[in-house]
Amino acid sequence: AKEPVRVLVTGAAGQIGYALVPMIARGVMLGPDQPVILHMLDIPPAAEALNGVKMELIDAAFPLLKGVVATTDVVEACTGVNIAVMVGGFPRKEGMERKDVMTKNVSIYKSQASALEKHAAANCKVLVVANPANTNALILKEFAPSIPEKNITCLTRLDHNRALGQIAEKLKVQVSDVKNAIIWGNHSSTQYPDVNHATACGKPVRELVKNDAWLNGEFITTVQQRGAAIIKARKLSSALSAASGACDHIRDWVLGTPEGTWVSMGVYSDGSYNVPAGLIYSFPVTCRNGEWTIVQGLPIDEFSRKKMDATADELSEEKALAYSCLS
Ligand code: NAX
Repeated sequence: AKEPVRVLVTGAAGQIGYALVPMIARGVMLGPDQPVILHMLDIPPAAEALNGVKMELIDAAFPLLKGVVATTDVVEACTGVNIAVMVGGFPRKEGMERKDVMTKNVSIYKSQASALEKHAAANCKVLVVANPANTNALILKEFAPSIPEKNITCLTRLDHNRALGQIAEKLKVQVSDVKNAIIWGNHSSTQYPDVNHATACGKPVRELVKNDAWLNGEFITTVQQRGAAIIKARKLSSALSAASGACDHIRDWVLGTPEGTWVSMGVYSDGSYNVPAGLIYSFPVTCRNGEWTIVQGLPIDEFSRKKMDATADELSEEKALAYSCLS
């Protein structure tokens, strides 16, 4: 039998946490033969709710679940973890300035970076979900210098999956027949969902859709604004789709992407595609042996270039704001 993998979920008493922990305990993230021990962290005001989630995990009698740590102590939460999914953060409340939200999150991600650096298992893989996801991941990287930068990523897989879903709906094909969309840049409304290299049933999506106006217009804005549309409909933000995207992200990272398929991940830029080095930016990647590699050599047209640069500019600005919040 395999040794259990320890998976940390921060913000585990929240909405995404509630959708995510049962998926992990059922083997959706790491496979149906991989036992797991869940580490759940939240803050003291949510301690009782967190304990309720632990009770439900026990009641669900998941065969793969070999233990549950539910705590408000960041050191206890981070100790020995192999995978860390960072969902906890400070949400923007009405009337709050961007700088105030950034200050709160910079301080959370700075201290959780140190705890992970000191107490996580060697080679721990980190996925940041909490917004601003790319910049929180960058702060985590800066304050955990002994964790290899390749191990620190942020979630844009939900956006990627949303793009696949929109194409499948438009073409009336199965979503599993659509692949190789790309989300470039920030997990925000400046992200660029790019279908120039995407295929459906093996054929180029542009040739099948035969409607460049839709692909360059409504398709892009629908994917960019999908989070807001879910809030409007549900009165709550995306949770099950975010949790599912987080499982897809870690599963493909650990177990590999299928031959001929790439996915989108927010990763530390090395300057590929002339994206400034030193940002956490979403790129197309393939994964093998537990490591991601940016897909190289895709031709980029002028329309794409402008959109890729605009989202990079926003990330540079967020990075500057985050640094100005460090005290
Ligand atoms: P909730 O407010 O339901 O849950 C957040 C939880 O984090 C709460 O239980 C809170 O007590 C906890 N928390 C706050 N500070 C903490 C800290 N310092 N340590 C540990 N836990 C802490 O939000 P939810 O809807 O679950 O969303 C969580 C985050 O995901 C938000 O930042 C949200 O903006 C972000 N999202 C990111 C997405 C992505 O694709 N990257 C999509 C979905 C989501 O909007």
